[in-house]
Amino acid sequence: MGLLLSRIQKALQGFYGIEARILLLGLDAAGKTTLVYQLKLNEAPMTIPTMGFKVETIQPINNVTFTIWDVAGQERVRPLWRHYHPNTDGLVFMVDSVDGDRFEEARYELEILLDSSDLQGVPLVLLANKQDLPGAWPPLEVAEKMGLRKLPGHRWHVQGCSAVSGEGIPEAMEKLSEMVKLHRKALETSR
Ligand SMILES: Nc1nc2c(ncn2[C@@H]2O[C@H](COP(=O)(O)OP(=O)(O)OP(=O)(O)O)[C@@H](O)[C@H]2O)c(=O)[nH]1
Ligand SMILES: [Mg+2]
Repeated sequence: MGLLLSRIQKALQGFYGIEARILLLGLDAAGKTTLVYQLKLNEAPMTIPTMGFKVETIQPINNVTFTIWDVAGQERVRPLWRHYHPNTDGLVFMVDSVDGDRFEEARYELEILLDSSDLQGVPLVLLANKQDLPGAWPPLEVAEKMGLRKLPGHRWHVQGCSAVSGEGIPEAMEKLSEMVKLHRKALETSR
């Protein structure tokens, strides 16, 4: 019976697609809310620092509907991030690629996330944002600064982007949908 149910579930997923809960985190002013606007509206209006969180569902990409949790990144509220960890299908961690002085701080926060038991095995897309600005560190170097060369237990991908112009965002979302599907499949086969 369990096998039959899981087959039906799979067939329905093929037809309707899957829904994925995405946790979007990063230091304050990394560009998270700007990204959500870019995904939702194809534009980047002025933002103010997020208080608490904001949830948006965006159009399906490759049969995956993303519900994105955009959580405030200010230092005093970062201890609250852990309340958003459970049931995450994909983690998007955004870094301001110009703000090299805060790479260390960003790496510290990312390491806490990757060590969280609730996020074990969850795929990660690292967004090296603000590539439109002069002085932006190249994406691979940002990944290295974040300590991502070796990352046992997580699929990861780094993408350079600009949340303001939208450059690099479709590629990041495609990769995310691919990794979320693989993660779901791995969870199903391990059951
Ligand atoms: N030039 C440039 N500016 C950006 C980019 N993304 C975001 N910004 C700017 O960076 C500032 C902060 O962006 P937000 O999207 O509010 O940052 P956030 O990560 O949501 O910040 P918190 O809500 O405080 O956690 C805003 O002035 C944005 O216009 C980008 O790709 N390029
Ligand atoms: Mg915000």
